[in-house]
Amino acid sequence: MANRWKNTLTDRDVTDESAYLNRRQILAGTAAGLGLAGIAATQAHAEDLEATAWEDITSYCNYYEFGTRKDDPSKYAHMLTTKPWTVKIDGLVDNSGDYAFDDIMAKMTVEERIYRFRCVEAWSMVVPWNGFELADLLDLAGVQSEAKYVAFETAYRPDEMPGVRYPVIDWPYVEGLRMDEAMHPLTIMATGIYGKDIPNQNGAPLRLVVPWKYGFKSIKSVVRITLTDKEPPTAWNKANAREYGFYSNVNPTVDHPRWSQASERVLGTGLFARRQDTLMFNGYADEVASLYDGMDLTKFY
Ligand SMILES: Nc1nc2c(c(=O)[nH]1)N[C@H]1C(S)=C(S)[C@@H](COP(=O)(O)O)O[C@H]1N2
Ligand SMILES: [Mo]
Repeated sequence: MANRWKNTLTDRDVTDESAYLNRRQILAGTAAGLGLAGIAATQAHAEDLEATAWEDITSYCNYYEFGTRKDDPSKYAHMLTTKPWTVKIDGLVDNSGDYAFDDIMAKMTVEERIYRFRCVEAWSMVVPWNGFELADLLDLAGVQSEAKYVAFETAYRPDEMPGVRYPVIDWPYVEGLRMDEAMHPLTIMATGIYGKDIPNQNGAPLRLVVPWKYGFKSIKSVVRITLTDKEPPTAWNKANAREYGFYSNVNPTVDHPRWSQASERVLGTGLFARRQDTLMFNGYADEVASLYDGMDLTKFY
């Protein structure tokens, strides 16, 4: 999957927010100049998106392993040891085993993706992620043809995670994607924000980002990726199957049982926060709607 259309950068290329802003201008030029369709168009369009401030992205978080208040993760996630870090890749792959984070990074091409992010709780932000395509990591592992789903698991460390004392979730936090969703070029493993290493509260050292799905699909601090032929269990579906499905694609026409999903509060827009209409597939319908041809999207998936 490498080098089809990538605007490559490493964490070293972008060290602060001013460099990031310069890069954005470059990106806006090259994406159009290279005439790359699809994601490049998405990213050119992303230039119109106003990125949420670093302070807001990193202080208003959901990471229940560190507590359920929005500011708990920024207070306590520093307790998580992220170096060294290993990701076990197993199941229906040719090269199963423990992959050291540094070895993964040496092989992956890190690039910038400016994505909308929509939590099921009806708040949203725009995040300039740095990361690599999940497809590239799965290619490295060698996915076997019988694999139909990808299961993900977050670290479970009672000594470092004060929130896991409370049975809000059946720990460890787990998530899953269908194979075509996992291989989609919009699906990334994020390792940075604004060109800096991703902060612990946002899922260091690597977390999934699936921009057309509600935020809870984007599982943090991944320690295990398992290729399987069965739909894997997911943390929020296990906690409340009536409210949270496996697919959980952003859909403004299907309300949550307890609130409307038609609009969203935009993070970082102050006390009288701006609201905006929620977009089908969170604005990525052109890229992903075809994955769900034949599925009844008015049903709660
Ligand atoms: N392991 C784990 N991953 C998680 C969560 C969590 O509690 N634990 N919360 C999810 C939810 S509900 C959202 S909205 C996003 C929030 O990501 P952010 O805090 O980086 O904005 O992370 C998702 N990934
Ligand atoms: Mo969420």
